[in-house]
Amino acid sequence: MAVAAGGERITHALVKGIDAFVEDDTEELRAEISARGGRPIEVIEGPLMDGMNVVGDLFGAGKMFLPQVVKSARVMKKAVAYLIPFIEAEKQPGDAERTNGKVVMATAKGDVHDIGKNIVGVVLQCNNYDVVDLGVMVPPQKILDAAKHEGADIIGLSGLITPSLDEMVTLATEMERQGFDVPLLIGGATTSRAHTAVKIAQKYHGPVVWVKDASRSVPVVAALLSDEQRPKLLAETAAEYEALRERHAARQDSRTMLPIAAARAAAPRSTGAATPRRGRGCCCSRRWTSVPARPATTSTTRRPSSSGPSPTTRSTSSARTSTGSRSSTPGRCGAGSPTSCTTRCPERRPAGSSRTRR
Ligand code: B12
Repeated sequence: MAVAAGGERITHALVKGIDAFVEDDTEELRAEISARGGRPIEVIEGPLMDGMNVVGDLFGAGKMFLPQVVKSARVMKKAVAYLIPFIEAEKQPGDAERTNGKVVMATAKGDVHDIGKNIVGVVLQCNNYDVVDLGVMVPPQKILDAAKHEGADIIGLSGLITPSLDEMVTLATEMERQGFDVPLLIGGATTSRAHTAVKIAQKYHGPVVWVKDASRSVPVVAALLSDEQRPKLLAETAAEYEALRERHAARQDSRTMLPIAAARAAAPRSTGAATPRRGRGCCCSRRWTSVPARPATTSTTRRPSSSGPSPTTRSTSSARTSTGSRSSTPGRCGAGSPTSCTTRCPERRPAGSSRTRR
């Protein structure tokens, strides 16, 4: 109960970007978790991550903006910095002399997110792994050169934005091409076990393991570097990935892709009874209400429904209907450009132009 209240305060601090009390709140949570036998990392993986996920959701929904998220990141870093001495204090006396292995870590090329990677680095260091942190936005070749130069036992790659997923595929492909054997760890909020199984692990014959969070990184790294534990981990991972690949393949097969002409013919059309109203964002200051907006979908192909329209090709959300018709959202033609407006607005679309966005 008390942790929940502390968690709410932390979330508030993260969302509002207020760092004045974050150390006190973090300490309160740490003490409570410690009192019930928990570890300091649990403060990060519980309330702090929950708070950052709220920030992420608000940001994703357009309810927070980048400067505010920058402030949230500062608050998060302050809380993590407060916890690091407690995490380090868990190290066993005498541990300092021996090393369990070397991990080269980086955030993928083009990606600036480093809070999670840094936490993983600290946690691994506290468990006597040498960590060589290459920082953020690291090109694949730089990671591979460093791994060779350092004699890395494992490479860890973090990624939080969608383009990083492709960077991870590139790194795995290069590891294969350049004859690497060391395990590749994949982590970061945008990564997933499924993407790792379907897209990354296929490119590299060596172990590729998706790791959900920092505390999980320690047992995974330990198992990968242990002759006794490695076979079991690899067998379990291989079975899991195979199942995910099969599921993915089955989903692909069940999708009906229509030829583009058929998809265009089946697309819902405006009745022509547009109701001009003053709106914001569209260069002709109208919005039109003739066709109900489609429900949001992230699938690449919409399945037929008994009452709804026939399947059409790729669409990612209701804000991107192929016809430009909207029920309640003002037309957003982009900075009042007449050119872009012609693609959306019935009044200004040149005769004969296609209604379907490509
Ligand atoms: C803070 C933040 C920022 C900060 C980053 C500050 C910093 N120094 O890291 C700032 C403000 C700079 C930022 C910028 C941007 N961001 Co941002 N950001 C976030 C936010 C809110 C939190 C990220 C975070 O720190 N979480 C807390 C940490 C602890 O979690 P974590 O990184 O996942 O790490 C844990 C595990 O994943 C794992 N782990 C992580 N890495 C690794 C690596 C290994 C090897 C292992 C084993 C494990 C592991 O362990 C960690 C601890 O348990 C997320 C939302 C979210 N829910 O994640 C959006 C989010 C990631 N950002 C997003 C976006 C879009 C951006 C921008 C593109 C915005 C813009 N328009 O410019 C830019 C990116 C620019 C770029 N080129 O990279 C999107 C990404 C969407 C997508 N799929 O592409 C998100 C998801 C928000 C959203 N919902 O839209 N962002």
